[in-house]
Amino acid sequence: MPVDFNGTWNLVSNDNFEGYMVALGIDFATRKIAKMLKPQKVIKQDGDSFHIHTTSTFRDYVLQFKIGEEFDEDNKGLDNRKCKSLVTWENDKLVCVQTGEKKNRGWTHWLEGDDLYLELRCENQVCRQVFKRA
Ligand code: VL7
Repeated sequence: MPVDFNGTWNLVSNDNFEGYMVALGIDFATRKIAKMLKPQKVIKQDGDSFHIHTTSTFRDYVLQFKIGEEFDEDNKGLDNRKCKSLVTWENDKLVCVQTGEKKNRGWTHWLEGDDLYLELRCENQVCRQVFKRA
C-alpha cells in the first residue's frame, strides 16, 4: 500500500524559495509577488496516479502523473521551461526528476506526522516547504 497524500494542504513555511526562484531565472518583480503567496495544494491520489493542483491568488499549477511513467512538463506560469519528468517511489517518498535545461532539477514529497513536506531543487538551490491540512 502506497502512502496516502490525498487532501487539501496549506503552506505554513517556505525556506529558500527566493534562492530556488533565482536558480530558475524568475524575474525580480515576479519573485516579490511569489514569495508573499501562501499556496494551497489539493492532492488527489488513486494508488500510483496523482493529480496535484497548486493554487494561489497569483498563479495556479496543475500536475498529473503516474508513478514510473515519464511525461512532458511545461511549467506553464512558473519558469515556462519544458522538461521531461519522472516520478518514482523511494520508500515512502515521491521523488520527481525534471530533466531539461536546468541541472539537478526536481522535487520530493513526503509526509511527516500529519504534515506534508516538499523539497524543490534546482542547480545548487534547495527550497523546503511545509504544508498543514486545511
Ligand atoms: C510549484 C514555483 C517559481 C515562478 C509564481 C509562483 C506560483 C503557485 O511544482 C511544484 O509542485 C509540484 C509538487 O507538488 C507539483 O506541481 C511547485 C511552485 C514552484 C516556482 C516560479 C514564480 C511564480 C506558485 C503555483
